[in-house]
Amino acid sequence: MTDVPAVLPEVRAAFDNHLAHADEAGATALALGLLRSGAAAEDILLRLIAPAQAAVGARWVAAEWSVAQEHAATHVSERVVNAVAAAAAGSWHPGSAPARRVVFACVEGERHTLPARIAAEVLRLRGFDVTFLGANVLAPHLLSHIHRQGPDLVCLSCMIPARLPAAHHLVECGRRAGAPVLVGGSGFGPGGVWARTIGADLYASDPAVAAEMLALRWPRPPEAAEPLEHLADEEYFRIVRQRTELLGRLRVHVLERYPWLGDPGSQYAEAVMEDLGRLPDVVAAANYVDDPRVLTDYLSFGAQFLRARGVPTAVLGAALATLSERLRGLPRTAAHLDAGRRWLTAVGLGTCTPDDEAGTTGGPGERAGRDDDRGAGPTGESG
Ligand code: B12
Repeated sequence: MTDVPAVLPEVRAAFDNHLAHADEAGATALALGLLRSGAAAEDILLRLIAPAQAAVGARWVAAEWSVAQEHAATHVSERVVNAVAAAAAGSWHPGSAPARRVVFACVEGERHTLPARIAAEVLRLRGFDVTFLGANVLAPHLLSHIHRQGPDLVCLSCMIPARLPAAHHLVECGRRAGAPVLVGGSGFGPGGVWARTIGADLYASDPAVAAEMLALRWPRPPEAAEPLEHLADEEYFRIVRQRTELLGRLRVHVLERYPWLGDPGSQYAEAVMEDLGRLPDVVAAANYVDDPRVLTDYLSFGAQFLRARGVPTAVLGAALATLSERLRGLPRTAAHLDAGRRWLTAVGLGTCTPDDEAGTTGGPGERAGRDDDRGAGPTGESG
């Protein structure tokens, strides 16, 4: 990759400004201008669009931008990726060897397509013959593609650890069909720790690094998978079977404690319930890879998300208490939930303040200005 000129701060500021105004024409012209002036397409993807898009998302998490603003900016980023990829197509000059065939998929339930798309385009620029299957790819569909097209490599993208069980199914598909599996995305945890747990053949956080690893050594055809022995206790399956009941309980308990969240005139309810409604899947995923960090990672997101929308973060502790009560008798899960509560305490969100208790009857208007309840004027929106 080159250092010019995609990473210059003024170029980045101009690109951010185009995203902020959903100015597709301006953003595209800027990126194509960089390409014409000699910047590498890979730099534009990885050093301009990717960090700009991460900043877009961060503004949404912080409730500085509405969902609509985030969607519009993300759409522009996607269009710019298309334009750069199309303009740079064919810039790689193959030798005599045919290009390796790669299929790219976002795991089931995964809607973060842009990181996968950028990674796929980087591999394409590096000379791979890439098929991109997009968001939310289910195991039977990946398997059917593998059987019909016989790719040399399966690439999986996962940005949310709650989808790790789904990622494991897709890794197994590749393995069964004899195709090695490369995975990437923040859903695989720090340093890709959960990629190893679920038996992926390779992990890379950066697609350029992935291409270099593949050039150095092509992964061997996969061997038989190590079983996830901890799943023998069937806790994971019990959580999954109880999912609907857990969701119902969470809802009832949260509304008992914070009745104003059920106010149909309030936009709080949808955002909070959607966020909390992911907790059973997150707890199940933590159990699946046997690592409480899946839960603490999500609590960290949830705390930012709720706080930015003026919703008391103590609701997270209340939700964990409900899950602990309903999932009694599952020792590994209890340990993960305890770790979650300890994490909340460690970051100062563990116990309810008297004000939170007052929130049982209070409404959002009475709540602004507390540490746990900053920002009057929540949007209630979620992605
Ligand atoms: C934009 C965004 C969204 C958009 C996605 C739009 C789209 N079309 O992609 C929308 C609004 C849909 C969204 C929804 C949600 N999101 Co979101 N989102 C983000 C955000 C802010 C940016 C993602 C992004 O585009 N980053 C830019 C990319 C280019 O950066 P990157 O990750 O470095 O990309 C590289 C690597 O990932 C790698 N890579 C990726 N895949 C692969 C594959 C291979 C094989 C290889 C080699 C490499 C590789 O290569 C990429 C290019 O270099 C992230 C935070 C973040 N900073 O990433 C949260 C984030 C991923 N989201 C998060 C969450 C929780 C959600 C929601 C659950 C929130 C909600 N309440 O609705 C939903 C879930 C939707 C779903 N089911 O998937 C959390 C996940 C945390 C967690 N532990 O679960 C994050 C981390 C935010 C946070 N602060 O905590 N989100």
